[in-house]
Amino acid sequence: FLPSGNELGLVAVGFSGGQCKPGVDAAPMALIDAGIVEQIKNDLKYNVTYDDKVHAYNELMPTSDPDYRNMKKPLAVSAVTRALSAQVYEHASKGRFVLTLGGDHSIAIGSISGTAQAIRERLGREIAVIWVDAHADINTPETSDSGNIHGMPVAFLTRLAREERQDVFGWIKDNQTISTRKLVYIGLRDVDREEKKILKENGIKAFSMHDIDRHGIGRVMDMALGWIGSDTPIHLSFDIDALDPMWAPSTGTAVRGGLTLREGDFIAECVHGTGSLVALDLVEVNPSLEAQGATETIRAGCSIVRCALGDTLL
Ligand code: Z70
Ligand code: MN
Ligand code: MN
Ligand code: MN
Repeated sequence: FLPSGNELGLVAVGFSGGQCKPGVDAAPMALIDAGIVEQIKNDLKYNVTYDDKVHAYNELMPTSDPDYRNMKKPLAVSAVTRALSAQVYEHASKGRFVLTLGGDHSIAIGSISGTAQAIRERLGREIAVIWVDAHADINTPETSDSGNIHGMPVAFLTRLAREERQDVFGWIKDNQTISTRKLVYIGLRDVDREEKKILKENGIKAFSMHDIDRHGIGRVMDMALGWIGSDTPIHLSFDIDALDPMWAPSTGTAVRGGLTLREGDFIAECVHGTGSLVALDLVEVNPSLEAQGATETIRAGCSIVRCALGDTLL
């Protein structure tokens, strides 16, 4: 089921409505200006299908978007992720590897639902998701303290949260969802109390920074990939805040005690090495925060992407 012929579809999503800080919408252009597309084409030899646009989805923005069930900007996030889902589906259904550059992490509702649907239809298989993040992003609207939807994408994708209203994620169909059994977290260190309960009650596999300290990243990756099993299509959703702020300071919710740059790259290299990676998100780079560290953060993001696409050290 490997995306054949090194075909890659790129979607650039300039969206920040899943959280409150402006600037994360500028990340795709910053990554592109740093040369990510040339690196993918020239160094890694992919055929890139890209519409040369950073999508802001302005035409989808509602004039009024009041809180609903404690969610902030529910109409905007729902509309954007619905449109993104169709874009990602379009690439993945043609056998392309799909790279989605965010944007805040709410966009994973779109990217993962699109991948899940395409892989089910093409291969009759359920995807696994590896979620690399300081945060679990599995709050339901009811458990969330912030109301920020970038803290909820995993809940909507797994159906732990659902909503009938078509304009508030009611558009998510069963064939676009993922199983909690095929979800693995790596890098967690800032998980809300209610989220810990959700992880425990649903038996979700999670490797925190403590686990990485105890076992080392090598064994953690063996365990993570062992849990998923071989020959399972994998969607890797990488939040740059999984990295320590020393390497990625320019992000909305920096949390100390994170992954080194090499540990982040190593995760991406190991997932590439399975031969089963079908899609990658890179999210939460915010060049306007800690601006003196923006170049470093962008470089770290480019490095993660290259490693996931098969850049080799030797
Ligand atoms: C918190 C919430 C979050 C990223 C913050 C934080 C979630 N659990 N995710 N920054 N990337 O608001 O739900
Ligand atoms: Mn996240
Ligand atoms: Mn995060
Ligand atoms: Mn809480």
